[in-house]
Parts: sequence; structure tokens; C-alpha cells
Amino acid sequence: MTFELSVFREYDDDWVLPSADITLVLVGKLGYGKSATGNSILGREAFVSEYSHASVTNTCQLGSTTLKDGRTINVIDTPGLFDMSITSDEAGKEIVKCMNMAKDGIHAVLMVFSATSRFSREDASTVETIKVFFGERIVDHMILVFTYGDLVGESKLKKMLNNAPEYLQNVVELCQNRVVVFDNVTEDRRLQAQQLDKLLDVVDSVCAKNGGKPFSDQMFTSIKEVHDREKEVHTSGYSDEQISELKKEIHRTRDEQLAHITNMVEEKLNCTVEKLQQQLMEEQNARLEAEKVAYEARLKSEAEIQKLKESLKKAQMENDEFRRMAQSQGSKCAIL
Ligand SMILES: Nc1nc2c(ncn2[C@@H]2O[C@H](COP(=O)(O)OP(=O)(O)O)[C@@H](O)[C@H]2O)c(=O)[nH]1
Ligand SMILES: [Mg+2]
Repeated sequence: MTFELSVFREYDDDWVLPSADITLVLVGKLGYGKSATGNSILGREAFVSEYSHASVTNTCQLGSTTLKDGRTINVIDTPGLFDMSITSDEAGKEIVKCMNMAKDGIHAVLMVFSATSRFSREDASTVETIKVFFGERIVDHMILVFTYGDLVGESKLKKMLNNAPEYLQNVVELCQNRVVVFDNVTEDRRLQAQQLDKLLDVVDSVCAKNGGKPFSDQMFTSIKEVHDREKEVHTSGYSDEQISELKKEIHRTRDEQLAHITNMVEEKLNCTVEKLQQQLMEEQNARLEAEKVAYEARLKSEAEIQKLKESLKKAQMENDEFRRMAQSQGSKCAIL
């Protein structure tokens, strides 16, 4: 994939972003309620949430707030990263943008699904894609959020999950039963606070499980290095004139480095797609093989049933023959 340095001009506006105690990223398909969930967490309409393809923003956005316990939280809303559009040209840049917003790492990835939509194989593959892209460790930071809690309550969802297809049960198991239900349309303040507390409890348990450390990897580290270099200029006691000169230089290298990181991400995306295709092919082959075995077993049992029927028929015929013979013998005896 090619890139132009000019495309990184768009980073300029969002480059300086606030750090926070907790960073959450919302992932999931368009229309599942990511933006609405983000707004429920932040307690205000920070993101546009409506079911219209035209008006919904297609880029990552960050919203921050201070929780009632004093901790700061950053919520990153995404336009459906890691779904089937992962091969699009913009995907790599968007992922870098999202990682830049979460430069200190991600405490929890909220995988958003709608409780009213059928959980498809495609949904399960979003989880798989993230796992392949970031590596197995990301799973320890995943939380499943089911929206439309107003229509599907917690107990009904639990029942649904218990009777769910295997691929959904696998995802729930992978996330160690970290499932939260969210009603994003309720006006009931008590319910709003209650469901947020529940989510934050799960986020805290995820943090504790990971020793308080957010998820981070080589790609995050590279982005963080670019940030740290920039911060250095402001804290090293240079004169304003020197700072403005250095800033120019740093912006130039920053753009180059971001281009390099984007390349790295795109390469990783390509590898992810290849690996997933390979996995899919292996699964298909295994399924075909299993079907073949089942078919052969059926053929075999059909042949056996046929054989059994034939031998039964033969036995029946022998029996009839014997009876006929016995009867004819009997009639002879009667004459005698
Ligand atoms: N009834 C109900 N509607 C919801 C809920 N969450 C989201 N929605 C609606 O679903 C639609 C899509 O939501 P949005 O947040 O834009 O989804 P996104 O594309 O994943 O960001 C909007 O019309 C929301 O009002 C919910 O919990 N209950
Ligand atoms: Mg949205």
C-alpha cells in the first residue's frame, strides 16, 4: 500500500491529546451502538449516534470525562475497525490514528454487539481479527457489551448466550464471561449510573488481572516515542525561538515516523488477512473431511443394512420353504 506524507497533516489537529487513568476503545459493526455506548459512559452526547450511514462519522474520535471517584477516562469511538472492511486502504491509517489517541495503551477493548441482532460468524471473526492483529494478550482486555438492554434484559441475554451457536459461546469463553448489557436509551438516571458502575467494575477487574497495565505493543511504543520526543522540546528549557525551530524539525520527523508506523500497521494487517484466510481454509478443509467421513460411514451403514435385509429375506425364504415342505409332509402323513 502506498502513502503520502501529506495525509498525516490530519494528525496535526488531534496530535496533543489528554492522557487519562483509563482508556477504553469501542469496537464493533456500524449500527451496533458504539457511539451511543460511548455517550452513556461519558454521560453526554460526545459522539454522533444515529442509524444513518450518511451522517455517521467514519473516523476515530476521543471523548474524556472525570468519573465520580475522580479518575479520568478516555473513550475512543471507532468507525468499525477490524470488521470485514479491514482490507480497505484507509484501515491502516485509521488504526494508527486510534492507537495514537490511546498512546499510553488500552485498558479495555469494548466489543459492542446488538442484543437484538443475530450474532453472526462475521461478528466472531471481528474478535478473531483483533486477536491475530494484536496478539493473544489482547483477549485479556476484551469485554463484550450488548446494547439494546431496554429490549433484551440481562436474564434473557444470559438465556440466549446459553443456547447460542458454538462460535458465540467460544467468544464468551475467550473473554472469560465478561459480558455487560447496556441500555443506551433509558432516561432513568439510577439505571444509567447502575449500568455504568457495572461496566467500570468489569473494567477494574480487567485492569487488576493485567497488573494495572494497559495493553501496549511495539506499535504503541513507537507512537509513544514520537510523543515523548515532542514533549522533550517543551521541557528542556529552550528559548521560544529555538522551540519554534525545533518544532518544525520535529513535525517533519514525526510525519516520517508516522508514515513508517502506518506502513508497519498495513503490513501487519496484510499478514492478519492472510493468516485469517489460511485459518478459514483449514477450517473448511476440516469440515469437508468430517463430512466425507460421515458420508462414508452412512454409506457403510446403508450397505450393512442392505446386507442384513438380504440375509433376513433369505432366512424368510428358507423358513417359508421349510414350512411348505413340512406342510406337504404333513398332508402325506394324513393320507397314511
Ligand atoms: N433502543 C435502543 N437503541 C439503541 C441502543 N444503543 C444504540 N441504539 C440505537 O442504534 C442506532 C445506532 O447507534 P450508534 O451508536 O450510532 O451505532 P454505531 O454505528 O455502532 O456507533 C441509533 O439509532 C441508536 O439510537 C440501545 O441500547 N437501545
Ligand atoms: Mg458510531
